[in-house]
Amino acid sequence: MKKVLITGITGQDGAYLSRLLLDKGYEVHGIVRRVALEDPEHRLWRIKDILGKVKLHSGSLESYASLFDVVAKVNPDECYHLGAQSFVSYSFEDEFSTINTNINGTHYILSSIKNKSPKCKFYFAASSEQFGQVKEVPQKETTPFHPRSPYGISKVAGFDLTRNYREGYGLFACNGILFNHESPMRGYEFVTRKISMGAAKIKRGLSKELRLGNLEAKRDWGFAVDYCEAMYLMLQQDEPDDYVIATGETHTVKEFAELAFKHVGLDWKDYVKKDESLFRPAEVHELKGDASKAKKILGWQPKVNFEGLVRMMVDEDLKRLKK
Ligand code: NAP
Ligand code: G4F
Repeated sequence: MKKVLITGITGQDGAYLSRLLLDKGYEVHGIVRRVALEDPEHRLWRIKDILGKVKLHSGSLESYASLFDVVAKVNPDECYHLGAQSFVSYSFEDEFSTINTNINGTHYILSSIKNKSPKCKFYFAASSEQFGQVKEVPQKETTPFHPRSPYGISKVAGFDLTRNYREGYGLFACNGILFNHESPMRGYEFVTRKISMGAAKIKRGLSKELRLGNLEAKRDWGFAVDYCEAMYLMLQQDEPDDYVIATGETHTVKEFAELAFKHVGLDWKDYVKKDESLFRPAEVHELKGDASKAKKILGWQPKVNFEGLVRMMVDEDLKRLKK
């Protein structure tokens, strides 16, 4: 039985990836913060129904010793490093903790694997945020990076660390440059979930308005389950490499809101209020990915389109509120 170690198992992607790998017969190990084990009801909600099937180890991305110990104990065949401070807005408020956690965490786990499990295949959760002030549209593997946030900078460093452990130490290490991917398990602070829950609450009479920042920003939004499949495929290849994963379609935040409200029979203009305080000090204006390489080499294709994604998220939030 193959063993996999997942950092960030309590997050959106960690929860879906665990299910995918359990279904494929893997022994799934996850690293969680110690406080999560003390308060599983709140902190482990995304993996509640698979808690009996996965093995959790306490550890922090801030502690080399804790990561080293888990890697040494598990000796995984594959490691998906998804753990990170992943909220871009927050990275402007606390750039030091974002940069420390994200860069050091990636370095610590790579070094632990090099020393204790050098045959382990490694996946790094790189990001389209690395393209920042984009140099071309659409963005592909060869597009230069110009990050526009402390988070983006931390992901460029993680990308370079991963590539360097591949080139310098011969690790099977891949970067998945994933564009935004969403789902009913997305965190509430991200704009898609804020909109889907906001529209559902207004529909149910639980809220009167929804305050949003930059409505003109464009994102290439896909479905998280499709993107976890791509992560898995990257580690099944004969050679390690870096891949862009995206739908190739881009939409504004305004279009997302328009469709979400329309789906519940409302006009977004009656409820969405623009709030200047939610604008970022530096914005990434337009993301649109070209996943031709992944399509050709991994045989990967997204299955859920923009309209399907918006409807799915709003429907799930309506159901959740009913309960
Ligand atoms: P998420 O829901 O925010 O999950 C982040 C995970 O990292 C959580 O499990 C969190 O644990 C863990 N974590 C954060 N700080 C930690 C620390 N100091 N020690 C241990 N664990 C820590 O993120 P996601 O959407 O699943 O994304 C997964 C990864 O892909 C992230 O690295 C993100 O930056 C990257 N990414 C995401 C997207 C996207 O659109 N979703 C696109 C490109 C790249 P707690 O539950 O304890 O906080
Ligand atoms: O949903 P967001 O916070 O996602 P963002 O910043 O694109 O980052 C996400 O995707 C990255 C991949 O490119 C990941 F690496 C990262 O971890 C994360 O998952 O914001 C999307 C857009 C931004 O342009 C933002 O300015 O929506 C705009 N926006 C407008 N009003 C808002 C809001 N964003 C948030 N979070 N909240 C608002 O009220």
